[in-house]
Amino acid sequence: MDDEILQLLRESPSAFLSGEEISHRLKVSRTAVWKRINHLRNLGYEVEASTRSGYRLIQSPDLLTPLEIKPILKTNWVGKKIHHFHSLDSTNSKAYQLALNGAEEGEVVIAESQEKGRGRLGRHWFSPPFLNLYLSVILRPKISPHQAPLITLMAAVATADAIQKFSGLFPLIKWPNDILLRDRKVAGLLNEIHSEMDRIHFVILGIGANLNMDEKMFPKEIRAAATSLKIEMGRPILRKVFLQFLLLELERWYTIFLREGSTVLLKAWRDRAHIKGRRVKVTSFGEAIVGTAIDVDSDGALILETTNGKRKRIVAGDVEYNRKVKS
Ligand code: BTX
Repeated sequence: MDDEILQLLRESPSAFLSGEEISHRLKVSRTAVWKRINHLRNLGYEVEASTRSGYRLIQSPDLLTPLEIKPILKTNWVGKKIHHFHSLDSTNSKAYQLALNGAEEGEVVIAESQEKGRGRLGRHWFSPPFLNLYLSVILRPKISPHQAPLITLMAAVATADAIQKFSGLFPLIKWPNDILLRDRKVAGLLNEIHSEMDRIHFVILGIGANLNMDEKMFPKEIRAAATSLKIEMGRPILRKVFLQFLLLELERWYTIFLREGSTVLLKAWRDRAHIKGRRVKVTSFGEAIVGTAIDVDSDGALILETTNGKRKRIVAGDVEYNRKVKS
């Protein structure tokens, strides 16, 4: 019923709507309407009430609830079902459980904060409440498991495009999963896959984007390497509007990838990664390899030329940039 009351109040943004009118249209008692209005207020909605005129919606909270997101969502299927939580250990863990229990492609898990937000390789993702975006999307791509890294590249391109369309800024991608503005991490991706040898059951696409964090809010140890859209744009960010851009770009790029394969996607990725010719140090499965980045291959793996001239194909790891030797 919250949905329906909000929709009625939003239909007449400046005028009052009487309790009688609402109870008539929703076929519930006036006491029930009053109780739901109080519930909405507890959720952060500012609703003006006048005994003579009824109710008027003054302001909605910047919450990432389905109530707030659904009316502005422009996707066809991503985010049609949103599971929203005030706090979770990790949206990826929750989405993984939901997917094991049969959740459908495109279902989204969002948390206002994470107690144990996860990065790659057991690392931590700083996830304080009500400031940023922590979400996971369930995908069930009919591709072979060896192509799964391409889903990470797809999500990186989609996130970078969403940031660009929202802010006008041009984010770069650092292989495989960092989105950077001014060389600082504004968003990170953690993709987890559940598969057999030759079939993917599902992929959990986890995205953390720093939106309203001020510099001093970051823990000291990551402050110099992290940023937020608020810092870069110089104004507070309406999180639900950014989410609208992000889900739309994810749907768009995932569709392009499934329909056209990796060619268009890899071109977009290369335009943002500027990796060709860079001197890099890659740490992969405990081994540090120094070399020159040649490209990413059609499965999304990084191709490196080591100092002795040998080519190495790297499917997972962390990249540090050294001196750029050619562009
Ligand atoms: P990563 O392993 O590439 O990056 C983690 C590293 O980034 C940390 O070790 C720390 O140095 C730094 N870091 C931690 N928090 C932040 C932050 N908020 N901003 C910038 N730098 C930070 C990146 O892993 C993948 C992150 C995915 C997070 C999403 S949130 C929704 C979903 N659920 C979940 O548990 N994880 C994903």
